[in-house]
Amino acid sequence: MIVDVVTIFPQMIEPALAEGVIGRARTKGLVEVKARDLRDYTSDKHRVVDDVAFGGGPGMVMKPEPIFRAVEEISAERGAPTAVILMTPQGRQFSHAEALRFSRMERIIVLCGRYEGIDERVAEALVTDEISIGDYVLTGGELPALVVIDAVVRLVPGVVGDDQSVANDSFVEGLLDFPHYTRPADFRGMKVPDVLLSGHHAEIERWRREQQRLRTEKRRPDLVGRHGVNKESKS
Ligand code: JD8
Repeated sequence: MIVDVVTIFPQMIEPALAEGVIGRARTKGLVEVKARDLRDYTSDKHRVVDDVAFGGGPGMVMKPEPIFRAVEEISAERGAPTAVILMTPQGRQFSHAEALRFSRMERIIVLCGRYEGIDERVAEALVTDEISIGDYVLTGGELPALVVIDAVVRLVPGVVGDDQSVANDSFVEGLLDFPHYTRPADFRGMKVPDVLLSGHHAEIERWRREQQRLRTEKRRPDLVGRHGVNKESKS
């Protein structure tokens, strides 16, 4: 998979994706992520990417020309992308289902805005998916792009070593995770539940599933019944 990220702050993208599971996927060649400096696609001496808003009002708007040129040049170099994703508070909310859909694509382009936003003609003519990561206001699209890329790339086959751990993701199952413990069995008087020390694998599995149900009902009642895999079907 190839991910091209268009931004005025490429140094926010590159180092964040050089570490951990995603960094390893890149060195293994399973995915290529390239941060592209939007200013490289300007044509004026001062490499200007923003301008005042038609209609007035405070703040600047990102000009369409450099963004169109970036998407066109990247498409010519790589081949046409399956998705051009715009990070925006006006987008539909990102989800695991959406991550899975993007993870099956050969090439995607992710556009990161700054300022008050991007000239609407970009969304109209270039963008296939307008995505938000949640209902809070950030200063730009770079952190949302990192969130989306992390969630998408870990679903590319081979990136996460154990397929089982991807299949058990809480938002695949529709249940929150169970509590985890490691040694020591008694830490400052706080004990690990006996069942986990018992060696009874069937009982451990039953206990964990019950913890998942209790936690989901208490913390995320909105998830209950959304996947048809919780409550009854996995005992
Ligand atoms: C892209 C510019 C800042 C936002 C004026 C402050 C996503 N879940 C999310 N929250 N915020 C963003 C996001 C914010 C952005 C840009 C994404 C480009 N800004 C703007 C509107 C008000 N400034 C986001 N995905």
